[in-house]
Amino acid sequence: PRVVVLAGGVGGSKFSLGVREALRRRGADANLTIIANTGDDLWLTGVRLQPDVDSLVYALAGVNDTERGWGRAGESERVSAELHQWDAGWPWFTLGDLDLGLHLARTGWLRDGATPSEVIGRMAKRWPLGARILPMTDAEVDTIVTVREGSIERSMHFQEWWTRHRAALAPVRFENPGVAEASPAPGVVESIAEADLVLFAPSNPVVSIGPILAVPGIRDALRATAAPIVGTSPIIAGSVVRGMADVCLAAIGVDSSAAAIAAHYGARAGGGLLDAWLIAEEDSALAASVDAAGITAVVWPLWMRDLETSAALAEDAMRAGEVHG
Ligand code: GDP
Ligand code: FO1
Ligand code: CA
Repeated sequence: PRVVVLAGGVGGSKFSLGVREALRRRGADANLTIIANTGDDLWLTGVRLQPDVDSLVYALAGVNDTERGWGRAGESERVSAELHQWDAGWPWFTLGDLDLGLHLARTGWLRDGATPSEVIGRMAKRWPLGARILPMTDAEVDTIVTVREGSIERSMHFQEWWTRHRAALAPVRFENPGVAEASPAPGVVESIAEADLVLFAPSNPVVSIGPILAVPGIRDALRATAAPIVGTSPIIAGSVVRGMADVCLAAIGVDSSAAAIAAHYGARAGGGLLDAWLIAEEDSALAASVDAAGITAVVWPLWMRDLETSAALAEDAMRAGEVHG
């Protein structure tokens, strides 16, 4: 089957590893495309970072730091210490030496005229990923957060809001300047149109899946595809597994509950996106309200602790899709 996954960084990576593994176990002629959020991207000390793309590439290549969730395993931070001595970059932000090697290579290729899609293509030549990773767009549409401090509103890059302030400043809105003029990256719309199944990873609905859906043409492609669309809740028993999705959801007026996120994506029959929605066993009481919204609720263990649990979750998502196929 041709499977398309919409994904952010850490949640997206764990889920994508599971999908790749589940497809391998089926032994079927599998074809996996991952559409990655690029809203987290930023320029820092002259280099271009793509945190979610890099999390996906490093995880699929098996070279990621699984403890921390981002960056390379066995990383050192000599260059970052030196940058801090120069007061360059952000004092609260660490760039690993191995990771910096990629940022330098990417920035050089971009300056030579390569698109972000082509850069990812080069990254995939070094490591066999078992999947095709596409950025949602080749345009720069970095996520900007506007926060309120007293009566004053202030805007900053999502990475500053998260890594410096740990999401402690109340967000008023999230925006991707330029996204209205952006196009989906080559292959994005085609892969959705030709898919047998589309899966939403349990990624942050606001700052991971949100920017992907904001690229003009992607939502329409999802609405139009014959493939079933199955999502997985990032919220278990009213809490995030990690990260700040709860704070992001509050800013857009969505409760931190598996049912509220399903309603936010909406039922396909009602002009929304979802055919089915996986919710945790802890949330089984919400199944009726998800079903009532026109989305098939599937109750399943949603904790991805290791490859085994990720693959079991992915297999269940694929089965939920087959029911709708
Ligand atoms: P980020 O870009 O690194 O923030 O990662 P994503 O946006 O791809 O995923 C973040 C979301 O993944 C968070 O809201 C977490 O609640 C969710 N998440 C992380 N681990 C798990 C897990 O094991 N199961 C489920 N269901 N969600 C998870
Ligand atoms: N997260 C941090 O909390 N602190 C860091 O210093 C940091 C550095 C960093 C460098 C490269 C990269 O790809 C990711 C990095 N992250 C860091 C993670 C990142 O800020 C976020 O967790 C994700 O973008 C959230 O989706
Ligand atoms: Ca992210």
